[in-house]
Amino acid sequence: PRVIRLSEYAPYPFTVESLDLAFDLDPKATRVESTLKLSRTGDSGAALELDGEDLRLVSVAIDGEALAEDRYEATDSGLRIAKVPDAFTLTITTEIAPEDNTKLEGLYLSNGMYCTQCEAEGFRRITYFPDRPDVMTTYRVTIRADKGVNPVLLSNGNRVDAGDLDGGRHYVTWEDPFKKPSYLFALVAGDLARVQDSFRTRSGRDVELNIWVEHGNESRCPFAMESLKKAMKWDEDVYGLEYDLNLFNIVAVSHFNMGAMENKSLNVFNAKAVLADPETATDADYAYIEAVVAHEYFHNWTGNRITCRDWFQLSLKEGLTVFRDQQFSSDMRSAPVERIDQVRSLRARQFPEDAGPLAHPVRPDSYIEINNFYTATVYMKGAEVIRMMHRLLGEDGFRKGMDLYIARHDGTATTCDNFAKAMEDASGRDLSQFKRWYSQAGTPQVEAEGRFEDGVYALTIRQHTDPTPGQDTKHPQHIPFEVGLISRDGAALPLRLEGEPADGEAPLTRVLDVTEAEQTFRFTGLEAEPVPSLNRGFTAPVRLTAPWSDADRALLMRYDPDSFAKWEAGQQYATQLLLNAVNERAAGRNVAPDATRFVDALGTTLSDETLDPAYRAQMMALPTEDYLAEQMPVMDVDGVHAAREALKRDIAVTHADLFTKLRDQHRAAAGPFAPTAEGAGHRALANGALAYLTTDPANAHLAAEQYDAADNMTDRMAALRVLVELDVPERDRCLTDFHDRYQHNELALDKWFSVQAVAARPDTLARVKDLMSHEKFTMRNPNRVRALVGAFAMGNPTVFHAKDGSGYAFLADRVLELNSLNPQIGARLLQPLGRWKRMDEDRRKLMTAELDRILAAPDLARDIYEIASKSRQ
Ligand code: HT7
Ligand code: ZN
Repeated sequence: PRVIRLSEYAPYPFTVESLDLAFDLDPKATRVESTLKLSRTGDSGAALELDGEDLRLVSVAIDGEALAEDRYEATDSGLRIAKVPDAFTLTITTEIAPEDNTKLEGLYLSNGMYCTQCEAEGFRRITYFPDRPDVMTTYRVTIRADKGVNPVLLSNGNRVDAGDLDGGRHYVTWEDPFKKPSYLFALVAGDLARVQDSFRTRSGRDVELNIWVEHGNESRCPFAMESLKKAMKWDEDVYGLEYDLNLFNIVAVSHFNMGAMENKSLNVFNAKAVLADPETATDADYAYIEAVVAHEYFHNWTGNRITCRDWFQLSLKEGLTVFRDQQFSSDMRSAPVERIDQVRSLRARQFPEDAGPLAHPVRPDSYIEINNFYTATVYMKGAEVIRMMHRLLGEDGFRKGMDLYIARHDGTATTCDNFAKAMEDASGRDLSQFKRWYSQAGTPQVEAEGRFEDGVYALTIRQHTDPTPGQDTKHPQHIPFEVGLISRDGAALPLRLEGEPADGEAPLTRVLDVTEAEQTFRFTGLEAEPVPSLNRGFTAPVRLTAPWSDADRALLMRYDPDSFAKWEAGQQYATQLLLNAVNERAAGRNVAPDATRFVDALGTTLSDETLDPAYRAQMMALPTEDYLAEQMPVMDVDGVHAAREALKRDIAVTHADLFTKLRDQHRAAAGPFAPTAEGAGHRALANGALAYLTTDPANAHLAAEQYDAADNMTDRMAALRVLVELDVPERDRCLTDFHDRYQHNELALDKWFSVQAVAARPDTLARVKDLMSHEKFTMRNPNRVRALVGAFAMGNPTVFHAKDGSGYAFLADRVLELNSLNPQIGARLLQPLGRWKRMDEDRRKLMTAELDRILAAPDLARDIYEIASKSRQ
């Protein structure tokens, strides 16, 4: 397969002045007539090249004259017309079969509803077109379909015409006044219910808001609608960005490859990212819906009005929009808790990616299949890069930079460099070194060392980044590194750098500009050696090692005024204890290191009622097994599981009374269910306590009672999650009950599949295989595949890594099945096999054998080939 390179970017040699599309919808044979007005803007000899895949070409005409077959060349990947005039009208008719489209890219059917997914390269599966983001034009779209079957016909922009046709058909015409790239085109048709509302913009325009869903789901939309209105208001308040059309549609579909899609004025959402009611949605689901609705809405400016010049610039819109949705969620909920969640996911998903065979820069420089680059690096690390700029420039400087970026680039397709340039020009700050974050892959390892002498605390910071595939040499990054100093009795100390006036006021926290491989910062005026609080707020996405003693960590857990650093002290303390325990066990010494000081410090924090319950729930959660295994040179998944379970038990025994009290108190405080951040915090703390209490199987009845009495999905799932791990009769009873209650609710049923797939039990793989034969299981629905197969491979380290290789073989079989059905999902699923270099010798052999089996399969899709071949190296 061909490698596409950033260095080979060349502008498209034609401008598309306008595009007219007419669809005659039919499941087996949809006709698409496309009329492009083109004018040459590049090389006078350039042929016209259009992308196209899986299309049946019916006819081609230039300026109304049909072209003979020898005038053009149609291949598997496109259409080429060697000789074209400098300005002309091109009309192309193609035929496609939405019903047979299992890839869910282009036009497809989901439960009888027509819908499209064009990002990144789906439009070429609808018609021949220069399917690249820098070709922007205005669209006029007419949809014709059977009126009884498809009463609702939607596309981007404004509805400008509609009427009836012969044979029970009807049509609607849509016009989008804003130029857009083809990846933002959308069409939806079907028998849909509408939930309607409106929003008045700050300049006084009324925008009609609709959420379109399958009939029966209307009552599950209000939360998404409220989230949309909050997001619209927030973008006006925080960035001065107002919505630009009088209509905004969201459609919920059941079959969807990702979370949602920001098509201009017609966002298409995975049903999971829209529908919510207490019966089926957890607090986490509500928070996810709020964030995704906001994210897609924010794309209207950061992505749609200003889009990417090429797909290497993907983080220009995704990193920036993730950062904006993170800011929004922090404003709607608890900022410290949100930050902890962001860092947890960054560490769970992006750090391993950056340390493995698929490591790539935030702005990648080559790809085989762009679908494989919607990665944690482009999204999450991309957002961290924007967050660092925000930190370096400050709130006002960043806002000025955003204003300038929008003023300069509105209506165009641009680059990450141009974004950084706007930030530089608006603030006067030099970001030349900082921009390395876009081009250099790998997570910097930062090592801190402190020396105290004569009232001066010298903090030395060293940074280093390991080589990543294709990048052997690394250079120092510009790291904004927030620090504080704490005295031994817990007081925050002033930070006065050497050379600063001794009488001036010194701040209690400050951001250091770390730019060199080694740098020392000297803090003066101190009476005794302080404890450093480092990378506060996680200002930089780095791995940090610092020479903290156990006593230092316990002190930070107790006194650090920075809520992130306080949580982090607990996590790192637990990590160190657990890794020591794993090593002891591996060396045949079965005595776990003494955890008393940590367990006591944890008890103190959890009992501190001045702390928000949601925050205490974060403190309570030990680092995940994946995170712990990731810290080891050779992952010992079984050892990690055993050590973590033992520490959990230790904490549970020591604090049994505290957990009982917390559970009772916060179940009561949560009251009747409402999807608020406050209620969610009480439930998180109570359910965290339940998880500790039920480490003793004698307490299983607590979970079973909670399961039966629950008035919401958060509590019901929390109970079920602990029960599935236990060998108690309540386990099967509650699983059966859950199935019977929710078998007709697809989103709830996904939870039933998942909860069984993640159980760390010897019989789990057999159960997962049985579930594949469940009448509601299908490999054609990505949500279901993720719920069962994805949860097993990514959420169950001990069973997935079973010594006999059965977990690996099972996953490889599913990937091969998806190769023809939905390679985009297959490629995502296969990624855990790429961690083989980090496993022991036996598992390495088993994992590489499965990668080889995948690579040897005939007709491998580009998506799967790229991930499997890179993972094998
Ligand atoms: N911009 C979108 C990314 C996307 C996507 C969405 C749904 C299905 C397939 C997709 N491929 C790429 C989603 C977003 O980040 O907002
Ligand atoms: Zn996005």
